[in-house]
Amino acid sequence: MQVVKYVFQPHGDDRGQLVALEEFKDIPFTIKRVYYMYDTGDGVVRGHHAHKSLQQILICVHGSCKIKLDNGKETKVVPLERPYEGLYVSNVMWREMFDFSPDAVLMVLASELYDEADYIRDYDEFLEFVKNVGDTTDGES
Ligand code: T46
Repeated sequence: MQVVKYVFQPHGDDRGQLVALEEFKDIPFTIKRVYYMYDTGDGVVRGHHAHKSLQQILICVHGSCKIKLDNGKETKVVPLERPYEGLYVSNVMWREMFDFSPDAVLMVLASELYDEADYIRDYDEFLEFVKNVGDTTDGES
C-alpha cells in the first residue's frame, strides 16, 4: 500500500505560520466539505468504516493522532503530528483514527457532501466490496 502524505508549504514570517490549501493545486479534488473533530477522549478510536467513493485529506492542525489505513490486504499506521502535513485517504479504504492527544484537532477535507449511503460500516462487507471492485485506487502495487 502506498501512503500518500502531502507536505504543504507554510508561509512563515515573524508573526507565525499560515498554510493555504487550494483545490487542484494542493488538494487533488474539489473540496465540497470540511469537518473537524476535537476534544476526543482518552483511548477513543473513531472511524471503523470505509467509503465507496469519498476521497479525503486528513490534517491534524493541532496536537497529534494516528490513522490506521487498511485496503483489505494490508494495513499501515500513519502518525499525523504536524499542521502542514496531510494524509490522503482514498475511497475503498478502511480507516481508524486513534491515539489523539488531548489538544488534537483533526481537520478533514472531503471530495463529497455527507452521504450515509457512501459508508461501509461492516468489515466483512468491506472485504467483499474490495473483492468486487478489484484494487483500491490508492496506486498500490
Ligand atoms: C471519515 C473519518 C475520517 C455529519 O452530520 N456530517 C459530516 O460531514 C460528518 C463527517 C459527520 N456527521 C455526523 C454523523 C454522526 O452523527 O457526525 C457524527 C459523527 O460522525 P462519524 O461517527 O461518522 O465520525 P467518525 O469520526 O467515525 O468518521 C468521520 C467521517 O464520518 C468519515 O467519513 O472518513 O471521520
